[in-house]
Amino acid sequence: MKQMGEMLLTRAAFAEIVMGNTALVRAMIEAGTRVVTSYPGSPTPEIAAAIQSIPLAERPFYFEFSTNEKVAAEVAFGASLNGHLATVFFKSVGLNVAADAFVQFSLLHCIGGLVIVLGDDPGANSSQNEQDNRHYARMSYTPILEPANPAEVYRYYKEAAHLSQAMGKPIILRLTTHVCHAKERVAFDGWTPPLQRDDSPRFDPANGPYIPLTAQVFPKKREALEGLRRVEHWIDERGLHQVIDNRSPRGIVTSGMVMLSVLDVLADLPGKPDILKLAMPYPLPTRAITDFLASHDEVKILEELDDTLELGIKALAFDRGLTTRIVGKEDLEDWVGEYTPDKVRDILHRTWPDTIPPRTAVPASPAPVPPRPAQMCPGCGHRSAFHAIKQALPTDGAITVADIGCHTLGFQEPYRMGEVLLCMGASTGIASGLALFNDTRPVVAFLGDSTFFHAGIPGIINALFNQHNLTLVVMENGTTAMTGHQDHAASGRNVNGPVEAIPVRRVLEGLGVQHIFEIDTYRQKELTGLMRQALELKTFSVVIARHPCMLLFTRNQRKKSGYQARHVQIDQERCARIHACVQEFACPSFSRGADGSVTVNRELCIGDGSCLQTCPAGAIIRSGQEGGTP
Ligand SMILES: Cc1ncc(C[n+]2csc(CCOP(=O)(O)OP(=O)(O)O)c2C)c(N)n1
Repeated sequence: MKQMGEMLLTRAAFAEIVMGNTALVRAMIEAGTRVVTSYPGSPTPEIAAAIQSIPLAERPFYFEFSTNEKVAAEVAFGASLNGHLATVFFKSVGLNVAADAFVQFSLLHCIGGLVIVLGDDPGANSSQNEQDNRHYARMSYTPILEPANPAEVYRYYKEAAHLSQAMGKPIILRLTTHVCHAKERVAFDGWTPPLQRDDSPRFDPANGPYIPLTAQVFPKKREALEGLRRVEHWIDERGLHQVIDNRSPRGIVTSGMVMLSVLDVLADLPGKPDILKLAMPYPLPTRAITDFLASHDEVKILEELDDTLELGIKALAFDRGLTTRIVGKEDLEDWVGEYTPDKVRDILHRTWPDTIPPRTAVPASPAPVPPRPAQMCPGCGHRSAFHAIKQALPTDGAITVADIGCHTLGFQEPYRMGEVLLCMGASTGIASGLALFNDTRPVVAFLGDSTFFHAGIPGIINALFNQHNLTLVVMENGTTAMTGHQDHAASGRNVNGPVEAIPVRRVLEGLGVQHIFEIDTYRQKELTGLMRQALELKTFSVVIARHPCMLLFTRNQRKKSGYQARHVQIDQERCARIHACVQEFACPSFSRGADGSVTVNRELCIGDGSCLQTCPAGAIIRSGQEGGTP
């Protein structure tokens, strides 16, 4: 099998088993996309990985990770104003960050075309909520295409690009977690790289106006609304909707991935209802829906998350005087979680018990897998930081605020660091609020370094400007660890190669932060001391708690020739069964036996030695050579 990068640039038509995220990149190439931007977030990072598998010199488009989703969206928009087909991709909640820019796009003429790829996350597999971004489509008058599988991701992106270029309007391609990650065999068209490219900047204010101020707001809004009508006709012509006719008086309307669950549930049933699968949930394709409603007695709407199709379809039926019985969400649970085949079966059984049988009871698994909470990796500098910082805080009374990133996991036992969490960059602001009228309980906020650049800086400026009394701990590990180690502004690299780093400390100094402490988190005693000093100041202070991400570091070490695995071990004679390593430091490499003895799991331990200082009896020792610490 070809390497991914080579496969993506194949000129002849071919078929291959690929993820939805990979199929998307081939579609970008075939469509002639010139600029792609992103900020990392599940379920989309594999899109970037597929792009990065193409050597920079051969990449048919420019790609960057921007500092956050809003900037990424703005860069893509700017490129489209110059005539380049542009695409921005990010995760569900990324649209909240991008929203201030995004909601204006449909009012303006994006001459090159602009596709916004969203990775929505029903089931909140890797997000703090399961927000349904179809609401944003409606709010911003932006058409939305919703593929169900990798083959449709490929096809719909090309359709979206084409439509966006033809109309000069943005189009959303809404993926969901399992559409991004599903794999199937996709038949790709051929691709011929253009012999010559005209990349000359085509920005012309005459294509605007591009200043949507008062006098322009109404005409621009009318234009966006008229555009939606044109899209409705376009979608009917393109034949993207799918109707499965089982000659039933009952029908199901659905879209996206839910279609696969519906097919699964109905597979072996007699008397299947008909199905209308919508490619475009907004604007609603009125002709297709009206025809479907008119030809059925009863229609069930099956949509994951919110009831956007249901409301639109019921309103349409009312306006057209249709008497079809329309059944939408009937139970609170219908709003929650992914529409797996089991869930769809439950819902359909409730609606049509006469034809859809209930789930057959699955015999309980003899040995259910115990739940495994996510935890910080062995050697993680964040663990050392939490362990050390905890010693500096009053046992009860301190208020600690988390942010988004690997360090979020510090809220768990035994650290219990970061007891409030909202969204990226929010920790300093929340901590500022918690510091008001509060002379008794020290407030500590945590912030990752990628998040510092993403949305952290305004909260810091606010804390300075409004003189809030809190200590911010910047957990600097040099990378965007949680989403798969993407570089950020302080990494000294961007996705395309080495660049001058923008150190966190320099930014803080530039902002005028007076009290900055900085230390490697493995120096735990000193970190505890610095933290005490910072808290005693009773004003805004920052502790930069630095240590490279050890997962990344160890992975790179393992690639080197002559690499030797390193571990720590327990000197059983010295071990006083205090169990600080298990109970307080809690590295997952340690486990306690029934007899109270501690052992080290050599599969997990990376020999970094950050645990050595946590054993009061000095019973943790390195085995062999010096540990693998950077
Ligand atoms: C608005 C938004 N965009 C993207 C994400 C996905 N995401 C989760 S954690 C994280 C970054 C964490 O990086 P950093 O702040 O450096 O902390 P680390 O994981 O390295 O400790 C991102 C981008 C998100 N949750 N919200």
